[in-house]
Amino acid sequence: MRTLDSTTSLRIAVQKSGRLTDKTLNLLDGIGLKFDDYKRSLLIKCLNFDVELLLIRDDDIPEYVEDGVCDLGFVGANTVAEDEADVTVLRGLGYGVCRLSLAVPKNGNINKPADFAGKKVATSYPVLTRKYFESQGVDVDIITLSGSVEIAPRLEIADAISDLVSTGGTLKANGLEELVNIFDSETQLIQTNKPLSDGKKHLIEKILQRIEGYKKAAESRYIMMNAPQESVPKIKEIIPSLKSPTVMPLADNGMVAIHTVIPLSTFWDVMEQLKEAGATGIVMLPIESMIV
Ligand code: PRT
Ligand code: ZN
Repeated sequence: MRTLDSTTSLRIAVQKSGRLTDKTLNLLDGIGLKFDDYKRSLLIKCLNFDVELLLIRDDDIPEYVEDGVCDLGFVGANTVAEDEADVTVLRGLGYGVCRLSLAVPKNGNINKPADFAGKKVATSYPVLTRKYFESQGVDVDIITLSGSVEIAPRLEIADAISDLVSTGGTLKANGLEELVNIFDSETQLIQTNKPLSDGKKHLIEKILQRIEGYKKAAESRYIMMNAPQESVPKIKEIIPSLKSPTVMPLADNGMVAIHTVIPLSTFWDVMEQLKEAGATGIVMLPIESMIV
């Protein structure tokens, strides 16, 4: 067991190769952590922070963090919950979004949770699936498979499955339909509950703040437009701005340039309303990072 040692680097577990790898490495790059070519080793030193990455299978991440082998980990909420890991979830990260769902053969005789009674359900998530059926008071036979769960009904190994779904394409391709969503998941940043040095705590705080700024920036857009001076009060009403917009006079008499930041989700609504209010030349730009 590692001792509380301020000289060791903050160790972060990241999936070695899979759905979460690129997005996690992009996030780390986006918050300014720079690494040498990460493909060459399983333990990679950060070039500009006292941080190292351990690249492992996603299934191992909750346990490595629980045991304190790693201080932080980026992993799906589904994996953390299935492991029942004793870790602290610092925040959800909005990628790797999926759901654990019960799915059944189309046109079969299972149409509601009670219809599962006495049936065989194949899954790679026996803990979460069992918890769901217990909560429903339905007794099922859970068959644990490590992969290719979606073919279990066709092979007559099971009557139904409990598997991760994102687009639903895999279920459809296998003649299955989604019946009940039993767990919503996204990638989470988790922290060990083992004691940490003050240096590591400080670094984690910094990483969290940077993630906050990075996420905020990804969800926001910088917009610029020109408008007649008299439209400014109306435009101010339309823009759900983080702060007051910047309004600058233009050489053209009576015209101003307005710059502000808006949530990306409101962009199209806002743009249409701005046009109606007299704004022209509306330009939207992505933001790399924001201090929030
Ligand atoms: O090798 P290692 O063990 O590290 O990787 P892995 O093969 O176990 O995991 P990987 O890379 O496939 O997934 C890692 C994590 O990505 C999962 O634990 C989830 O948190 C998240 N995630 C998000 C998904 C999906 N979406 C997903 N769609 N994981 C798996 N799938 C599979 C699902 O199991 C099914 O086979 O994709 C298929 C369904 O996808 P749709 O789009 O057809 O519905
Ligand atoms: Zn895995």
